[in-house]
Amino acid sequence: MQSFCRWVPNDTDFEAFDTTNTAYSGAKNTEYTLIFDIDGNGIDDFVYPDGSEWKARLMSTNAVGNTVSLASWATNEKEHALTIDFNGDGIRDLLYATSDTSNWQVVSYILRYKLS
Ligand SMILES: [Ca+2]
Ligand SMILES: [Ca+2]
Repeated sequence: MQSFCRWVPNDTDFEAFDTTNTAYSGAKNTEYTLIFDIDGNGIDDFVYPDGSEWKARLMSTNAVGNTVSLASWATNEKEHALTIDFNGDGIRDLLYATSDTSNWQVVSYILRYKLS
């Protein structure tokens, strides 16, 4: 005879989301914002087009860090932006094209800000 194991909750006070917190104020272009860890600190960041620039709002544990400019290209084609670990360092990079037929461009935060 088979026996089964099942979990039986003994506490009914569980609430998945009982409060909300503001991650940061002043969000821009939320429909094109990409959420990924671009600086490699293990916490997802907000990457978004702002005017003619791509910017990143860097996050840390329960805190908002600096906003950095990543690139001044391709915000007119922001719907084509993707994330990929282009250079294989384990950290996702921003990938975008300036048009439907242009070359893909890549911005690696670590290469641009940590190694230069
Ligand atoms: Ca991060
Ligand atoms: Ca990378």
